Amino acid sequence: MKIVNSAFQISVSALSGLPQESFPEIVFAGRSNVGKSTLLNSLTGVKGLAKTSSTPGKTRLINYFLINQDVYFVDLPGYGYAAVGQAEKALWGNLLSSYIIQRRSISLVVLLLDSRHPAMQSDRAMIGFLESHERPYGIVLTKYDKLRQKEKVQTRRIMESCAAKAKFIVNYSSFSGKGKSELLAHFDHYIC
Ligand SMILES: Nc1nc2c(ncn2[C@@H]2O[C@H](COP(=O)(O)OP(=O)(O)OP(=O)(O)O)[C@@H](O)[C@H]2O)c(=O)[nH]1
Ligand SMILES: [Mg+2]
Repeated sequence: MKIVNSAFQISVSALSGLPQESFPEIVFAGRSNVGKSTLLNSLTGVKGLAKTSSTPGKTRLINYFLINQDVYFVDLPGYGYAAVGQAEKALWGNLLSSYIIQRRSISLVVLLLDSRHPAMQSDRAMIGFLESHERPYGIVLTKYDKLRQKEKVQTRRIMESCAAKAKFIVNYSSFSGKGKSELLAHFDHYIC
Protein backbone atom coordinates (compact mmCIF):
# COMPACT_ATOMS: atom_id res chain seq x y z
CA MET A 1 0.00 0.00 0.00
CA LYS A 2 1.04 3.57 -0.51
CA ILE A 3 0.19 5.91 2.34
CA VAL A 4 -1.02 9.26 1.06
CA ASN A 5 -3.03 10.40 4.01
CA SER A 6 -2.86 9.78 7.76
CA ALA A 7 -4.68 11.42 10.63
CA PHE A 8 -5.03 10.83 14.34
CA GLN A 9 -8.59 9.74 15.04
CA ILE A 10 -9.20 8.90 18.71
CA SER A 11 -7.58 7.57 21.92
CA VAL A 12 -9.56 5.18 24.07
CA SER A 13 -9.01 3.65 27.49
CA ALA A 14 -11.88 1.14 27.48
CA LEU A 15 -13.48 -1.16 24.92
CA SER A 16 -16.73 0.75 25.27
CA GLY A 17 -15.04 3.78 23.70
CA LEU A 18 -13.82 2.07 20.52
CA PRO A 19 -14.96 3.59 17.23
CA GLN A 20 -17.45 1.77 15.01
CA GLU A 21 -15.99 -1.14 13.08
CA SER A 22 -16.14 0.79 9.81
CA PHE A 23 -12.66 -0.05 8.51
CA PRO A 24 -10.21 -2.97 8.70
CA GLU A 25 -7.69 -2.51 11.52
CA ILE A 26 -3.96 -3.18 11.40
CA VAL A 27 -2.81 -3.33 15.00
CA PHE A 28 0.73 -2.67 16.27
CA ALA A 29 1.55 -4.64 19.41
CA GLY A 30 4.72 -5.38 21.34
CA ARG A 31 6.66 -4.84 24.51
CA SER A 32 7.02 -1.37 25.89
CA ASN A 33 9.80 0.62 24.21
CA VAL A 34 10.15 -1.81 21.29
CA GLY A 35 9.42 1.01 18.82
CA LYS A 36 5.69 0.75 17.94
CA SER A 37 4.97 4.46 17.85
CA THR A 38 8.23 5.22 16.03
CA LEU A 39 7.34 2.59 13.42
CA LEU A 40 3.97 4.23 12.87
CA ASN A 41 5.62 7.57 12.26
CA SER A 42 8.15 5.96 9.94
CA LEU A 43 5.45 4.18 7.90
CA THR A 44 3.27 7.26 7.52
CA GLY A 45 6.18 9.63 7.09
CA VAL A 46 4.62 11.96 9.64
CA LYS A 47 6.99 12.79 12.50
CA GLY A 48 5.13 13.19 15.78
CA LEU A 49 1.90 11.55 14.56
CA ALA A 50 2.28 8.96 17.33
CA LYS A 51 3.99 10.06 20.54
CA THR A 52 7.35 8.36 21.16
CA SER A 53 9.78 8.34 24.05
CA SER A 54 13.04 6.74 25.15
CA THR A 55 11.29 6.01 28.46
CA PRO A 56 9.13 2.87 28.38
CA GLY A 57 5.40 3.21 28.98
CA LYS A 58 4.79 6.24 26.79
CA THR A 59 1.66 4.97 25.03
CA ARG A 60 -1.03 4.26 27.62
CA LEU A 61 -4.16 4.31 25.51
CA ILE A 62 -5.39 2.56 22.38
CA ASN A 63 -4.70 5.13 19.66
CA TYR A 64 -6.46 5.08 16.30
CA PHE A 65 -5.05 6.60 13.11
CA LEU A 66 -7.10 6.70 9.92
CA ILE A 67 -4.93 5.90 6.91
CA ASN A 68 -5.95 6.76 3.34
CA GLN A 69 -9.55 7.15 4.59
CA ASP A 70 -9.99 3.38 4.47
CA VAL A 71 -7.94 1.53 7.09
CA TYR A 72 -7.15 2.09 10.76
CA PHE A 73 -3.65 1.71 12.14
CA VAL A 74 -3.92 1.08 15.87
CA ASP A 75 -1.05 1.91 18.26
CA LEU A 76 -1.33 -0.13 21.46
CA PRO A 77 0.22 0.38 24.89
CA GLY A 78 3.23 -1.90 25.34
CA TYR A 79 3.21 -4.94 27.56
CA GLY A 80 5.90 -6.02 30.02
CA TYR A 81 6.72 -2.59 31.39
CA ALA A 82 8.07 -3.27 34.88
CA ALA A 83 7.63 0.19 36.38
CA VAL A 84 3.83 0.27 36.33
CA GLY A 85 1.99 -1.16 39.32
CA GLN A 86 0.44 -4.63 39.33
CA ALA A 87 -3.10 -3.27 39.25
CA GLU A 88 -2.44 -1.13 36.20
CA LYS A 89 -0.59 -3.98 34.51
CA ALA A 90 -3.56 -6.31 35.01
CA LEU A 91 -5.92 -3.65 33.68
CA TRP A 92 -3.84 -3.15 30.51
CA GLY A 93 -3.45 -6.90 30.06
CA ASN A 94 -7.22 -7.35 30.21
CA LEU A 95 -7.87 -4.44 27.92
CA LEU A 96 -5.38 -5.62 25.30
CA SER A 97 -6.39 -9.26 25.36
CA SER A 98 -10.13 -8.46 25.26
CA TYR A 99 -9.54 -6.06 22.40
CA ILE A 100 -7.59 -8.61 20.36
CA ILE A 101 -10.06 -11.41 21.05
CA GLN A 102 -13.28 -9.46 20.53
CA ARG A 103 -12.61 -6.92 17.83
CA ARG A 104 -13.86 -8.47 14.61
CA SER A 105 -12.47 -5.75 12.34
CA ILE A 106 -8.83 -6.58 13.17
CA SER A 107 -7.42 -7.85 9.90
CA LEU A 108 -3.78 -8.16 11.00
CA VAL A 109 -1.74 -7.91 14.20
CA VAL A 110 1.79 -6.65 13.61
CA LEU A 111 3.87 -7.94 16.50
CA LEU A 112 7.02 -5.90 17.04
CA LEU A 113 9.98 -7.63 18.66
CA ASP A 114 13.32 -6.07 19.53
CA SER A 115 15.74 -7.70 17.11
CA ARG A 116 18.41 -7.78 19.85
CA HIS A 117 16.17 -9.79 22.23
CA PRO A 118 13.70 -11.52 19.93
CA ALA A 119 12.23 -14.32 22.01
CA MET A 120 11.63 -13.02 25.50
CA GLN A 121 9.10 -14.80 27.67
CA SER A 122 6.44 -12.11 27.27
CA ASP A 123 6.87 -12.15 23.48
CA ARG A 124 6.55 -15.93 23.31
CA ALA A 125 3.41 -15.67 25.42
CA MET A 126 2.00 -13.09 22.99
CA ILE A 127 2.76 -15.32 20.00
CA GLY A 128 1.03 -18.22 21.78
CA PHE A 129 -1.95 -16.00 22.54
CA LEU A 130 -2.32 -14.85 18.93
CA GLU A 131 -1.98 -18.38 17.60
CA SER A 132 -4.47 -19.84 20.09
CA HIS A 133 -7.05 -17.23 19.02
CA GLU A 134 -6.19 -17.75 15.36
CA ARG A 135 -5.43 -14.10 14.80
CA PRO A 136 -3.38 -13.46 11.63
CA TYR A 137 -0.11 -11.90 12.67
CA GLY A 138 3.18 -10.82 11.15
CA ILE A 139 6.44 -10.02 12.89
CA VAL A 140 8.58 -6.92 12.64
CA LEU A 141 12.07 -7.10 14.12
CA THR A 142 12.74 -3.53 15.23
CA LYS A 143 15.97 -1.57 15.76
CA TYR A 144 17.69 -3.71 13.14
CA ASP A 145 20.30 -0.96 12.74
CA LYS A 146 21.70 -2.00 16.15
CA LEU A 147 22.51 -5.57 15.11
CA ARG A 148 25.88 -6.98 14.13
CA GLN A 149 26.06 -9.38 11.17
CA LYS A 150 26.39 -12.51 13.33
CA GLU A 151 23.39 -11.48 15.43
CA LYS A 152 21.27 -10.99 12.29
CA VAL A 153 21.63 -14.64 11.35
CA GLN A 154 20.93 -15.86 14.91
CA THR A 155 17.89 -13.63 15.33
CA ARG A 156 16.32 -14.82 12.09
CA ARG A 157 16.83 -18.45 13.05
CA ILE A 158 15.27 -17.98 16.48
CA MET A 159 12.25 -16.19 15.05
CA GLU A 160 11.56 -18.74 12.37
CA SER A 161 11.48 -21.49 14.98
CA CYS A 162 9.25 -19.77 17.54
CA ALA A 163 6.76 -18.00 15.27
CA ALA A 164 5.89 -20.74 12.82
CA LYS A 165 2.50 -19.29 11.92
CA ALA A 166 3.67 -15.74 11.26
CA LYS A 167 2.51 -14.46 7.87
CA PHE A 168 5.80 -12.62 7.48
CA ILE A 169 8.97 -11.61 9.32
CA VAL A 170 10.35 -8.21 8.34
CA ASN A 171 13.66 -6.71 9.52
CA TYR A 172 13.04 -3.05 10.25
CA SER A 173 14.88 0.13 11.11
CA SER A 174 12.76 3.21 11.66
CA PHE A 175 15.92 5.27 11.48
CA SER A 176 17.11 4.14 8.04
CA GLY A 177 13.71 3.15 6.61
CA LYS A 178 14.90 -0.41 6.01
CA GLY A 179 11.93 -2.78 5.71
CA LYS A 180 9.36 -0.05 5.09
CA SER A 181 8.41 -0.89 1.51
CA GLU A 182 8.48 -4.62 2.27
CA LEU A 183 6.09 -4.18 5.22
CA LEU A 184 3.72 -1.91 3.29
CA ALA A 185 3.58 -4.51 0.51
CA HIS A 186 2.48 -7.16 3.04
CA PHE A 187 -0.31 -4.85 4.24
CA ASP A 188 -1.91 -4.98 0.76
CA HIS A 189 -3.34 -8.39 1.65
CA TYR A 190 -5.17 -7.06 4.73
CA ILE A 191 -6.79 -3.78 3.72
CA CYS A 192 -9.47 -4.58 1.19
N1 LIG B 1 18.15 2.50 16.97
C1 LIG B 1 16.82 2.52 16.82
N2 LIG B 1 16.04 3.01 17.82
C2 LIG B 1 14.70 3.00 17.65
C3 LIG B 1 14.09 2.47 16.47
N3 LIG B 1 12.75 2.57 16.61
C4 LIG B 1 12.52 3.15 17.81
N4 LIG B 1 13.69 3.42 18.45
C5 LIG B 1 13.83 4.07 19.77
O1 LIG B 1 13.18 3.27 20.76
C6 LIG B 1 12.59 4.10 21.77
C7 LIG B 1 11.14 3.72 21.99
O2 LIG B 1 10.37 4.04 20.87
P1 LIG B 1 8.76 4.14 20.92
O3 LIG B 1 8.32 4.17 19.49
O4 LIG B 1 8.31 5.23 21.81
O5 LIG B 1 8.37 2.72 21.57
P2 LIG B 1 6.92 2.12 21.90
O6 LIG B 1 6.97 0.67 21.56
O7 LIG B 1 5.86 2.93 21.25
O8 LIG B 1 6.88 2.28 23.49
P3 LIG B 1 5.59 2.38 24.48
O9 LIG B 1 4.69 3.43 23.95
O10 LIG B 1 6.22 2.68 25.79
O11 LIG B 1 4.95 1.01 24.47
C8 LIG B 1 12.80 5.54 21.31
O12 LIG B 1 13.91 6.07 21.99
C9 LIG B 1 13.09 5.41 19.83
O13 LIG B 1 13.89 6.46 19.30
C10 LIG B 1 14.95 1.96 15.43
O14 LIG B 1 14.54 1.46 14.38
N5 LIG B 1 16.30 2.01 15.66
MG1 LIG C 1 4.24 3.91 22.01
